[in-house]
Amino acid sequence: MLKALSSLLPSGDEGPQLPRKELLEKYLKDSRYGDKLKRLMSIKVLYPNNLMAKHFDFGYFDGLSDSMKGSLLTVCNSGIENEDSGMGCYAMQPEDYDRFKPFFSKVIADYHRVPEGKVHINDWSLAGVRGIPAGGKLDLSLLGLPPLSMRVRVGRNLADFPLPGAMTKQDRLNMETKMCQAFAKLIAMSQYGGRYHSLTPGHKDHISDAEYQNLVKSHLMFKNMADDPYLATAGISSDWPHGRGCYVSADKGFIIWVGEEDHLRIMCMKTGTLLNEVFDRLKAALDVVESIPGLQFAKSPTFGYVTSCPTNLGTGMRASVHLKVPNLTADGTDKKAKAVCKPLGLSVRGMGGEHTPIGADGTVDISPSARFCIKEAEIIVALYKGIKLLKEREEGKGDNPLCGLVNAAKENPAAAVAGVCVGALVTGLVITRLGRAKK
Ligand code: ADP
Ligand code: CIR
Repeated sequence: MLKALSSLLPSGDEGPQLPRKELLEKYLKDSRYGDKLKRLMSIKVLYPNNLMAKHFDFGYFDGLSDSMKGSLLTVCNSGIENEDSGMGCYAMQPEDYDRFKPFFSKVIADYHRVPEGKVHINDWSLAGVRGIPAGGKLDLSLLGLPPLSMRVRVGRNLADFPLPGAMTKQDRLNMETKMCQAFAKLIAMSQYGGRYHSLTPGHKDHISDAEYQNLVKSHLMFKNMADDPYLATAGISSDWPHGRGCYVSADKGFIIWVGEEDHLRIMCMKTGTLLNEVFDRLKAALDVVESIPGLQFAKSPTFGYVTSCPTNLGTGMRASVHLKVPNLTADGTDKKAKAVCKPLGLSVRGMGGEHTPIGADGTVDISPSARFCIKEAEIIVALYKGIKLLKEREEGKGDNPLCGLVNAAKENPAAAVAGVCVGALVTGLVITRLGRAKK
């Protein structure tokens, strides 16, 4: 086996790190772990983008107790069963990020492109964030845009339950009951009052399938997770639809999902031009939810807010708008929009969220990709700046380096002047060297 895998490895130092032969043989023969580890080994070689497999270290695994070994393989199961995973693992317990730190810190550093060991800091204060317009208003109308559908969500998990991948059916029902007690408090408040919609058969707030489909169509409720192979193999969609539902305020602008990839996805949505409205409302709502007795969100001293998927760790925040980009989507796909958005640090999704098609009129869901080791305030400003740049690209402007310089000058004149000086210096050096080389 080792020989066969080794022959597939690229030459040089760049290939995946394979375990020592004795270690590999020991584990591949072990009936408790052999099958999973065999698959993992071949993924390591054949799917270099699967970060779980890339950073799975047999030496580290060998040093764990039997029960920790089993737990780590459960964490890795989604990426072992879905070799095309980009991440490939989900935490099962709020403590997993800290108890499997040697594994998770590598995966997290690689995905979020931050140095290993960097500590996450949460901060919603917009004051002093780079690139924020004077007055602090993130007003899309100043960019020449009409009212857009704006949404900011955070993933949150309750500290006293296992994460969704490890919950029993009873855990899911207990968590929903606990949240319904919290919702009673929100219902009594004028800013947040509304109702809960449950998918749990027999629940007093149970809704029909048609009502559920309407909520999904209105972007208020999540899709059937059982259809997602990554969530299914992580155990996250188990027991569907028990313990699942959503709380929606009377004005439909404040929503809490219960029982999706995280225990809670808490969000504010509105069609408008002022991004501050959804951002500020969400912060105020989170303070209220977090102050309800008995609700304690899982948080790590190193990693910030704990989420099932390491991609959401830290802030758990995704801030998005639905933006029409007909030129960038003229071929009916999001291919060009994605290529343009990637270097801008933006993700492109479809009109029904992740893995759904774009709108027929070229509307896409745009959000900053970063969630970890970035402040919440920086994410919402990154959305504003990203929309501005994307609009320029859509209009055929701003795709040459000079435009970048002009934008930088508007934002930070001193830095732009420094940039021009460094550029001139480098150009001068190159010309001098070329001149010397000719002689
Ligand atoms: P998440 O944002 O929680 O990671 P998805 O990408 O699956 O999950 O999106 C969930 C739902 O939220 C989908 O119905 C999606 O269309 C909707 N949504 C996301 N952003 C917006 C937005 N700016 N306006 C309206 N709906 C949105
Ligand atoms: C994967 O590893 O590809 C899936 N578990 C999904 C990862 C998280 N989602 C994402 O990047 N948007």
